[in-house]
Amino acid sequence: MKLEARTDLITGYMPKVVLTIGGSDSGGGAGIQADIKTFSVLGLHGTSAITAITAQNTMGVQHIYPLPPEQVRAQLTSITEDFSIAWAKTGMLHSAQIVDVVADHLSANEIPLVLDPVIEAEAGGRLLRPEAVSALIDHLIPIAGVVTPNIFEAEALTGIAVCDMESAAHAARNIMSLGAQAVIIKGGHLDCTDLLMMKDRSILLPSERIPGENHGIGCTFSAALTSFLAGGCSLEEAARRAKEFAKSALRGSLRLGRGVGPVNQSAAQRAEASRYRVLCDLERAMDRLEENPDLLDLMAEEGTGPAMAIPGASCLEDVAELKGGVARIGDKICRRGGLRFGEKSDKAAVILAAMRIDPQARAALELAPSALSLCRESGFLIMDSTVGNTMDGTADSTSPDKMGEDGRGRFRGEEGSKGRGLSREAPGHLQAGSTLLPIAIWDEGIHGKGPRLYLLGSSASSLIELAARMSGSHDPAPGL
Ligand code: PXL
Repeated sequence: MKLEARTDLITGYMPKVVLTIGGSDSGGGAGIQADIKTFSVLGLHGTSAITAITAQNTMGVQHIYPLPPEQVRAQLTSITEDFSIAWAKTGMLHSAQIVDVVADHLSANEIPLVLDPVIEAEAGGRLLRPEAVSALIDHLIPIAGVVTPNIFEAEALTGIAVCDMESAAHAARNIMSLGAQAVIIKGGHLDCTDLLMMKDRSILLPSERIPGENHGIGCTFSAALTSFLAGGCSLEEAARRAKEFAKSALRGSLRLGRGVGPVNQSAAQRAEASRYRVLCDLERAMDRLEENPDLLDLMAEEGTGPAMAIPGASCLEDVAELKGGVARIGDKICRRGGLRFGEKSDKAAVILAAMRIDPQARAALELAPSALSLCRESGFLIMDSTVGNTMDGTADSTSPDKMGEDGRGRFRGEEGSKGRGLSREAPGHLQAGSTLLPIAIWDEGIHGKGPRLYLLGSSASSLIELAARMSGSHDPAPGL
């Protein structure tokens, strides 16, 4: 065997193996597909035994093709003959025969189980036959480590209508009495508080509501719970972490398809990875600035440096810059501090405001106000932040008091951005998906601060390149 083929020998990475038993969602939002994505993002190796193939999209379930129970058994046998399964989860089981095959196999192999008692798809469509509910109660609940119903599933299992925490506790006690080790009644259809009931105590897990419809949140929660349990967490810890994970997938939901879009399991991981890429780009930009100290002449004042946000940034924590900026010492540029996310700076606020108009406007550099004419010579679009106007560079609008209609403007004073706001509306000629970058933002200044000039671009390093070209020659810089 070639050594490099076994990455685990080099990196020490040896994931736990988990198993999902459920239906395929052809639209990729729920079911097996949601489970495997969740396992993968959380660092586990996911295996699957498919019980039924649904023809489904974001608008609903159009058709269900159940697999023969012996085919489900064959998949389970293949998997457990080869792998050691740390935890399994069940979702859509379709029929009483499949429930029985699954219960036999899991108990014979002593595999701990997260039972997500899927009965109906949110968009409508029966995923468990009515007569199979009693098979679930009689054969699967007694071997479950934890059962995760929503309020409708809890009612279908117990006959208790769940409408508040008291009735949720009543239903949970009832499910425990059927033999489950623990129950989580999910409160997404109430006030988003989950109830975790264990043998010795119960815990409430409250949460804020994340607005919007979604597809796949239940599967994602139970798959995350399975993953954290497989990773060795206590049930309480696993439940808390699974809830946080499901919330991040919900926040990152994708507007795909014509119906209810899928949740996005990799949203948080992608955001985390882009933090690294932003820091690398800022590092490149700072290196370039240090090689070229004359660029400081173009920039606002000593103490500034570029700032850059991750894609989809929504708060200051998503924007990085050099803490304390830069200083010129002799003929050298020195960094005053390290690169940090979450600095409270005007540059970060300008980026967040600009990204609402053009999501690609992720980087800003503050220039000296006197560089406005150079921006104009370079042919950049120039926007007045107080009124959201664009200035085409040919009009006589060089002086701040000639910019905008009334100098006060419709767009000033957005909460949270220290009075610095850009228009939420894109200028008329900015089409969805197109970009105006690079663009200069003129801010006439508030609270006695003088005027400010920001150059916005898609990355910090491209802005430094642009500034280098602007200061190197007064020829129009080609657009980046
Ligand atoms: O979310 C429950 C669920 C589970 N499995 C499959 C599904 C759904 C919901 O649509 O389609 C296959």
